[in-house]
Amino acid sequence: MTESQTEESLIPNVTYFNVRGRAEVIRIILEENSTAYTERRISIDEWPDVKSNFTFGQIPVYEEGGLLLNQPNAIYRYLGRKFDMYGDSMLEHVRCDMVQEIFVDAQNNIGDFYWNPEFEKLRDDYEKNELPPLLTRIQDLLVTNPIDSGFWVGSRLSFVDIIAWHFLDHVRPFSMKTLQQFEKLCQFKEMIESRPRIAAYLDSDRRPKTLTVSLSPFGGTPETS
Ligand SMILES: N[C@@H](CCC(=O)N[C@@H](CS)C(=O)NCC(=O)O)C(=O)O
Repeated sequence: MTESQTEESLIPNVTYFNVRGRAEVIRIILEENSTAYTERRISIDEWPDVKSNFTFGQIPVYEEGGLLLNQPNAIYRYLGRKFDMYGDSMLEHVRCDMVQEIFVDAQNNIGDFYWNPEFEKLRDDYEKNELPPLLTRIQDLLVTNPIDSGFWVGSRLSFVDIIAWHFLDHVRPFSMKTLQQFEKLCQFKEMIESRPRIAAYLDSDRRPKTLTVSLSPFGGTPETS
């Protein structure tokens, strides 16, 4: 094997649907670190034929050399370690873990709502009664970072900032007016998306056009993304 072949095989590959979904945090971390990567984007029509090729029948899958990872949150933590985006001390490390888990719950909450077959019937109630307390709890946690840096953990960017940003970017198309009531969250969101490499990615054709697949009542079209 030549040197260039070896280097090539270490270029990460991300397999997912052609949507942002659970692969978007992976893509943004790679973009922020100027890491070349390849992607296999599977269409929803193709999926039933290829699902059984994946060990757990689910994606995203992250490959890098001989490494093959399932489970998005394990992949995010791996990238956090790999790119030194996992805090600077034991306390910052565990705060990363806690923040990550909080956003697993928050993301599931909003994801389940977007996928709810009764979405249209429930949207006003969710916007008025569920989303504001959820964002209140989240903003209250952001300001418990003892270093008032605007980041979720410590004084610099960590992988959980990307997870948090991704969640807030799901709220944006549904209710920007609710999000705007949370000043610290908006400041945080703007700080992340104005980082030059992230801004360039968000503006590029590389970014999938929708949050999720078209089967979802919300987030499956460019207009709701
Ligand atoms: N346990 C993982 C699994 C990842 C996952 O749920 N992948 C979904 C897409 S986001 C999937 O592969 N769905 C297709 C299927 O299950 O057939 C998680 O909860 O994030």
